[in-house]
Amino acid sequence: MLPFLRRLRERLGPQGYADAADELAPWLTDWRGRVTGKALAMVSPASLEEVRFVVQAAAQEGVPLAPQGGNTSMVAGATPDADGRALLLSMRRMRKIRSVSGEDNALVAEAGVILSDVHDAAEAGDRFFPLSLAAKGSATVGGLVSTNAGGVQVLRYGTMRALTLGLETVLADGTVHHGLKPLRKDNRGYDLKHLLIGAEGTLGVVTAATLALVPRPVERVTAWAGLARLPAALALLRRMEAATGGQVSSFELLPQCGLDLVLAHLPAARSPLGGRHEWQVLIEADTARPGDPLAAIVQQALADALEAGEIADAVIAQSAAQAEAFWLLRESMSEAERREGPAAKHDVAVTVGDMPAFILQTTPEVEAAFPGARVLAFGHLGDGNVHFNVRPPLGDGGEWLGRHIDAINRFVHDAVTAMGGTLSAEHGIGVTKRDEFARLAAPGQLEWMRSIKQALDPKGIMNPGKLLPPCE
Ligand code: 2HG
Ligand code: ZN
Repeated sequence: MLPFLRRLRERLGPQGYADAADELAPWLTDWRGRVTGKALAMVSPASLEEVRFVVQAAAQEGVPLAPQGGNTSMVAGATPDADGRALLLSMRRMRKIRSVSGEDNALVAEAGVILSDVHDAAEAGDRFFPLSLAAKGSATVGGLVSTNAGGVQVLRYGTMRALTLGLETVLADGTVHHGLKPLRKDNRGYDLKHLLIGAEGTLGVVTAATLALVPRPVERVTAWAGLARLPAALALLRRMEAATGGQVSSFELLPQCGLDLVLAHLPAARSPLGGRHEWQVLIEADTARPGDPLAAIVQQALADALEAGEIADAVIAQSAAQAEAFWLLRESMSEAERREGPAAKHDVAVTVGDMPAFILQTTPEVEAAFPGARVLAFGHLGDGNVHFNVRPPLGDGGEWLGRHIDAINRFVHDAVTAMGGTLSAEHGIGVTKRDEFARLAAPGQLEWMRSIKQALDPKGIMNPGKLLPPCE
């Protein structure tokens, strides 16, 4: 054993150090099973001091670090490189909720705290943490911050960037940046916090975050509608917002083919609407005001939308259990697609107003350019962000996709770029989007990102290979 690794094992103890192949294996492959890496060992520090020790030791030895939380990255951003030089830095033992303050509307959670535990802690303090996504049972605070995660309530409450009030971070040389104070305003020039949000672990290790809380909703109204035509979704969204005074928190798109896929994998589930509709939306509005007649308002707005020919049918969940059943359908989309096999995954955004046209134009173009391709576009229509995934022809054992995936990725990313959009709306860049990001980066973008990287991580030990392509 290398003396460096021995030193880490002595300091972190048996719970904080592992190098047996079977212990490491679950953490060396990304969630979608596309990328498998290798690591010298896995270290799991349980405190800020231990993280600092690991980073300092790695910096001294020039050993790269691959930070990881719940290993739910959609772009393999938390999987160490295949060269096996890196130390896998698991943050999962940093799992304390340090404080919940009703006065400050803020919660301090360590990097390894699971998102659903943040939800529970906020609720126990009579508050609400308004970021949610399908992986809430395993995604951790450090990863959510480091990828500037989005999810299903961005429409009303924003991404992690909007919800992160402060960070505690160990920088690449082992110094600690203590920035957890929940200041609502702080205008002292460059903001290290905002550099670290979305940096994918390439500038430092987030050890804890102060998250913004909001008043706890007393009522949620969850509806499911079949759209008359996809472009009508925009009028429907703005109608619902106007009627509720801006209380729409989710506006999620599901195509009928996606719903069919989910239903095939959830035998007990049922489609919320009787008929089939090519495009459907899950809409949720919430209110923190007791006595708010939100349900009646949503019902009237849907009736008006039906009258105006925007929707063909709609139903409002009549109980919390029914609302949960609606959400289960939406949140099972990605998992159902995964079980069907590999796909070319895209996480694109254009303006909200352009998204229906993007889907309607690009789908037939992709299908014509790659005969047999099956487009599955779903997601956060209210944010102008859909997962424009392209599945191979039925029965493909991976060969067809293997041959075409690079060309499909370029095709979709070129289309979104031509509309002035982005190839990564909420998943980040990681490894799987890295080369496409570099290909389509704005002039000068990679250079200024590299100067920041050079300033904060001159030895290049923080999550190498992710986000930025290695310099030639
Ligand atoms: C979602 O919105 C996730 O369900 C996953 O961002 C998207 O699997 C995907 O493409
Ligand atoms: Zn998503």
